[in-house]
Amino acid sequence: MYDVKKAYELAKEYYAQYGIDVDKAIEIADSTPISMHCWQGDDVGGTELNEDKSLTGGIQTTGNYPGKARNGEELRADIDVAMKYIPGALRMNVHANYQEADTYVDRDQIKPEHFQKWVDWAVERGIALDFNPTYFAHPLSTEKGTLSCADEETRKFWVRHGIACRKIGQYFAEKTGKACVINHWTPDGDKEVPFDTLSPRIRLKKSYDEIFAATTDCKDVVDGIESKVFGIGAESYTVGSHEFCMGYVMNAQKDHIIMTLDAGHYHPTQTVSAMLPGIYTFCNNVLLHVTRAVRWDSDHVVGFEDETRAIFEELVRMGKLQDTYIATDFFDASINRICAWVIGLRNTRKAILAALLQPVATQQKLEADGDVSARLAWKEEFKAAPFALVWDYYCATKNAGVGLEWLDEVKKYEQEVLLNR
Ligand code: RNT
Ligand code: ZN
Repeated sequence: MYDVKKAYELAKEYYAQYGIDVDKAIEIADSTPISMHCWQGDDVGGTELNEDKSLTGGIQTTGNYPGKARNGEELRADIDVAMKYIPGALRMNVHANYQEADTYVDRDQIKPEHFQKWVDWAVERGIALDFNPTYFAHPLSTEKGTLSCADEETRKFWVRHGIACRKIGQYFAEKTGKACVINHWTPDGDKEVPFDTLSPRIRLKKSYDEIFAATTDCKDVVDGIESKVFGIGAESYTVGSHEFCMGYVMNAQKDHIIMTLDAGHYHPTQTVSAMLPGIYTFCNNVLLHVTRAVRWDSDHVVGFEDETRAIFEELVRMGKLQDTYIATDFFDASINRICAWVIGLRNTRKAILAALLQPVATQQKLEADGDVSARLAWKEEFKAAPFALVWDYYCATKNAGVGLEWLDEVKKYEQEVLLNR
């Protein structure tokens, strides 16, 4: 191992030339919470005691890498391993299909007690919990839709599910002492453009209205409304489109109802980084689903790449990093699932730290002075800044493994535990 501390001191000097305080950047990056999604550990399968574990709703986990967690205990054990190598503040993001009841409890009947194991686990570790209704992978989630379904019984079933989830979210907040962020995503859509594209949207609005009206007394719960451009099998029409969800949030005018922006949910040339300032003109908070789309909403492991970096650069420049709820959302079954978590979450943290090392004050001044040539020169110069040396030092101070040190440890766990499942 090279002299991490010495290298860091040099990097610090490099950044100081441009007026950047590296230690302050590390402190902010470290304390910015990332909500780690539980569903990477078992391919979104969930822990419900039902027969059919197939994933529906137009999302897919591809690959068959051995060692998938088979129950809540294994999943949490894997999460504990992954968390060792992810520096900085973390929250845990649980989906409603990760209930742990003695028998199968249907989605509209779930209660806080069915998630007690997650609560105990989180409280023991001082970690906050987030939650997600699961409007997919269920016999009543079909091409006819869920919250937008024309069949009133089906629609009501899913409204009850949404209500149950908000109550569980409140329980999580009570027990952990930190507000719970809930994300509502429905897969409703159509393979072809339907003749009537409006009525399902009016029904979806009605359903969200009913969920919120029935739970006005729920405290410390934030609700993200997630849009999407298309899903597998619903290529031509999505009820919860961007316009619909944005309209819903803006029209609701409730602090707890916010937009969720998933980096994989737009046309390939539309980017979340470019959307954020427009949205922050009107909204106080945003929920991010950090993911990587390869050609489609493929939910690849988050990379330390241009768009991920641009999202956090934009948030830092706007002064909105602290107002943004950051959650990861990817599922890769083609590699060791713990590696997927560690790589994706480390990259998310990296992108946050790198964004905090921008010469914000200088760029703002150059722009105000109209010196657009210097603005470009500075931007380009910084792309080669010695970021890795700062990152390594930060990981060393957090005992999260410098460079690829974590990889051997996860491989050891694969040999000793995962391959014996
Ligand atoms: C699907 C959405 C949604 C899901 C999770 C599992 O396209 O991104 O957020 O990935 O609910
Ligand atoms: Zn998402």
